[in-house]
Amino acid sequence: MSKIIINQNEELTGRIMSVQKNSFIIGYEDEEIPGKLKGSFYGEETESLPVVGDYVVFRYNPVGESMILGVCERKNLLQRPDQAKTAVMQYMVANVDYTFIITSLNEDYSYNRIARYVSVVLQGGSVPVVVLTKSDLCSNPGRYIREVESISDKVRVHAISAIYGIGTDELEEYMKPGVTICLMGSSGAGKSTLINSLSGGEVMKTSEVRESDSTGKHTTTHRQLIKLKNGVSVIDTPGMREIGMAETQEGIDETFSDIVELEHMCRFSDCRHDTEPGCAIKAAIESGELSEERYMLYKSLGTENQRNYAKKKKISMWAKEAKKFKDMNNIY
Ligand SMILES: Nc1nc2c(ncn2[C@@H]2O[C@H](COP(=O)(O)OP(=O)(O)OP(=O)(O)O)[C@@H](O)[C@H]2O)c(=O)[nH]1
Ligand SMILES: [Mg+2]
Repeated sequence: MSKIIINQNEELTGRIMSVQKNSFIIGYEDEEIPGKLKGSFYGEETESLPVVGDYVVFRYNPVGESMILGVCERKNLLQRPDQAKTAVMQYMVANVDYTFIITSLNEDYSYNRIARYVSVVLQGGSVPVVVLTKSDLCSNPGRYIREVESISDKVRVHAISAIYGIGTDELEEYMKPGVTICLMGSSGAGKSTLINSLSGGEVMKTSEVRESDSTGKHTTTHRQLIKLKNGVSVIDTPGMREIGMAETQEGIDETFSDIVELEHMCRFSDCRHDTEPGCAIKAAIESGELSEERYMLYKSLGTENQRNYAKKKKISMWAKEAKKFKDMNNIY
């Protein structure tokens, strides 16, 4: 393979392929260039630090780490609360066209968790595509496809078996040159196996799930962008133990936009959808237009979100008071 010629100190635009602590790998043409941040990044909001998928301007250094000078404007940014406990936002990936929400058709399957992912993805401005994996282990994938489709009309669903090559051709419609796809889901769901199948080779390590409860072993440990031969970029991510909901109200409303619309049709603007007359929600449930299960899901995600927001406010209040106390008593 012929190496491209880059001059020292030349300013170039590349794409972040992986981030580990303060070390970055920048993809430029077919090269993988180690990079570090320019000093002025420190002390900035975490939102402005480069994440996987970001386009960055860097100064090329052929003998050491190249200096990242700035992050180009993002098309979108997916984020999630770091820990349900602190509700601090963690920025995950940027410039993603489709997010594959990977769930295997075994004990890992959870209607509620898929709805959370869909809301987080819509909030981030990417298109959610639910990929139900390991269809070879399931006798009735159709049932699950219909259930996921019922979550929202914003979501697309495919059932596949990466190992037996079943249904993977359905994913071809997303495989256009220049497109970026991020894969998310629990450990052991089959994210890396699917990437290997899409790339036609072994680009990612995979490992077996624990037989007792079908959970994975956290084989993928950090986010990683892989450029496939067909010009598609895929981002593999480590399995998440949980997916919280803080600050995703817009995503929840978008996922359940039909319910939000119905709420606006109630006779009273402050209708609690309980005993009030002229309630559009109750009427839709009674007529079968809206399933009660889906309405309960919408309500539970919204309530949880408000609770997280309240918790976050409380934490920042404590932090402010602690700082005031320290300042007053000259404690450093
Ligand atoms: N039967 C079956 N097994 C599969 C399929 N896809 C993946 N697996 C198996 O599931 C296990 C876990 O797959 P991985 O691809 O490592 O899962 P992952 O989502 O990348 O997991 P983490 O990296 O830990 O987040 C492996 O043993 C795979 O062989 C499938 O379509 N059918
Ligand atoms: Mg993996």
